[in-house]
Amino acid sequence: MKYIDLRSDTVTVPTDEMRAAMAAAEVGDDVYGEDPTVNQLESKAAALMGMEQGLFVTSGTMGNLLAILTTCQRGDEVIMGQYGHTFLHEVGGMSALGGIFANTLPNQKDGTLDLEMISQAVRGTDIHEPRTKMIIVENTQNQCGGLVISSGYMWELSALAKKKGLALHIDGARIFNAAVALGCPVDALTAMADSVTFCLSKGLCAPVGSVLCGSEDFITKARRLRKMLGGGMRQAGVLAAAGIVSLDKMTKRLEEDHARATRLADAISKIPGFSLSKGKPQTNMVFLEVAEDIFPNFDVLKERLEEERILIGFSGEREVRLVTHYWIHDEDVEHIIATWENLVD
Ligand code: TLP
Repeated sequence: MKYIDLRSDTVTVPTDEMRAAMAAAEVGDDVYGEDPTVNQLESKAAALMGMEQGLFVTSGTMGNLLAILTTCQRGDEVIMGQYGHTFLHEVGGMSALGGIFANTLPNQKDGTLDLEMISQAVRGTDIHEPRTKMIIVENTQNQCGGLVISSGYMWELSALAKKKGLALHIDGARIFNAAVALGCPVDALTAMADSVTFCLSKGLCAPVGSVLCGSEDFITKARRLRKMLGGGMRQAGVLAAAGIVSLDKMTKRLEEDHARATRLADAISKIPGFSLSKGKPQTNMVFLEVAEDIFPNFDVLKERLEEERILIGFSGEREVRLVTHYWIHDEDVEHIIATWENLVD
């Protein structure tokens, strides 16, 4: 039975074109730097991000962890949003594996961090304090609603980072969604930073992988740490081949996912008991608050939808997250809306 899976865009499976490219991929040993398909993916990614080099990594989590471990020493501190994925959902890897400390600041309603607050949070030379080394910003900002962070803000943030002597890393898991929503080339959102991780395996449909990009020196160090973490993959060209299709083709169609998220948001928020908890969608995510008087038992909502082959995600005590992606079509969207309208009778 085919499910309409709105839990995340991580559930996307590769397209037929990707499977064909994977089967035909020319491969070699990537730990020796000899996989031509991985090399091609890495240079393509770096050029798109406006950076010198790329590094194919297993996941977004590994890309972010490597960026932190490459930049910081034990006892150093990284400033990030309290709703940042690196803080919330990366298993505390930076502390567990790097002995690195997170200083979280509140994300504002628009997903950004207040520049004045960052400025004040940066430590001085007091012997009692850890050294602040890095700022991480997420674009799109997942937990704030899949919100886009503008190029203007990014330039201001990078100027602040430079002034304070800090590295700036972007968790750009869905940076192409941000670029499409803002109608700008992706490097308008990334070129000012020191590093960026973006994911191939979310809305871009590849089965596995992310790319970490940065300067030549940064990537040389990160490559060594990737090996240390067991992420030195051998004939990884079979995976990178799908990633190349992601960059060439899948980045060009994300607007469709955004339009479907807007259609879902408009229709479902008109149904009594459901309101848009994070505002109108800017990209491919819809967050809905579920009123307690309509659905006192939250699990019933999930079960009723599942009976109609619809899977939804949960992001808070009474909050639902719906994520659109390549495998959610217009007829699925209409089926979801009709089912949802029948839930409340
Ligand atoms: N996010 C997943 C879950 O982990 C929550 C999702 O379903 O949204 N950065 C951001 C902004 C992310 O949203 C994610 C995944 C990651 C990093 C981690 O990527 P992976 O899963 O490849 O390690």
